[in-house]
Amino acid sequence: MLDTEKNLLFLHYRAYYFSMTEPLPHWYLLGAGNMGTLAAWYLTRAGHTVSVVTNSPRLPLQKQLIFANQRMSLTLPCVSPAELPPAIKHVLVASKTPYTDSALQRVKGHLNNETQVLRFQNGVGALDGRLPSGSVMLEAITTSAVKGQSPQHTIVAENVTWIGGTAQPPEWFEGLQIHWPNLHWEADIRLVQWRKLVANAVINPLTAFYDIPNGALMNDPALLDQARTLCSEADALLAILDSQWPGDSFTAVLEVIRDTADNTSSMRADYQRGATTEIEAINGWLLCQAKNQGMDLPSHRRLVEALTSTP
Ligand code: KPL
Repeated sequence: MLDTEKNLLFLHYRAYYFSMTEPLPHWYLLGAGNMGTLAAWYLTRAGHTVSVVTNSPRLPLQKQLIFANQRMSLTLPCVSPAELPPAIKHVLVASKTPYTDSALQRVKGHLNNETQVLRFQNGVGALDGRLPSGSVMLEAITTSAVKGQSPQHTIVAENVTWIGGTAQPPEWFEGLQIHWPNLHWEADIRLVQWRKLVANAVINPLTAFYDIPNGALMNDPALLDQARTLCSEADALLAILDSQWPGDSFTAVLEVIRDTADNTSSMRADYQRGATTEIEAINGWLLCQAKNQGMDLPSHRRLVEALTSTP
């Protein structure tokens, strides 16, 4: 038997043992868009249960997930805030960042210091100061790409996903790893989060502003130059915030562009349909940190101005 097969068997055994001793989590999902639905898919494959918290109770959501070679169905029950139990143990926040506050309103009063909150959003800091003290905050960062409009979600690329934020993974993590491709635990999630943040701060606003798929950034030297400048401004700031920051974001961003070449970035999709974009939680976060350091990031500032000014 190969080592990888042995490892998988061991993980299956551990997951089975754990499910016999501890019930698997029931997740209350805020935001059943592309990423929320993909996460719900993997969680339910691993035996967890998921329900969507909606303001108006309705029939279960019937989702379609289109993977490279198969189409899968997923039924997600809905609950209204009034139907929630007094204390919720597991919340998955996958709403778009501009709607985080209204999403949290739905579970207000049901979170406590035993709640595990898994944040699966672009950008940084959308939950800062918004959770009860003591609640456990886990971050999920992915470079997977999903497109479409609910209830149909096309999985464009299943890349790496990291979850982290506490020294040790929760008990359910190993079992989830069997069903979530390329899922890794990262105790110190911040550097991974910043890597993704820079990719989003470069790819998303440029593709939204120029209305192009991610891969088109590679074909135009002027756009590549803009991407390079955005990366070096971000690197200069992040190196001040953390001396461990490895820099060289441009190389990492080029890799994400290649991995998601055919994708429409989430910001381009939002911008095209006139929805509020996540730019405040992405480039806005960088600008805010820069301001605290007495720095300016002119290329990021100009993009934020261009994408937030009313035409
Ligand atoms: O995260 C993304 C997004 O579109 O929000 C990338 C990785 C850029 C893929 O499009």
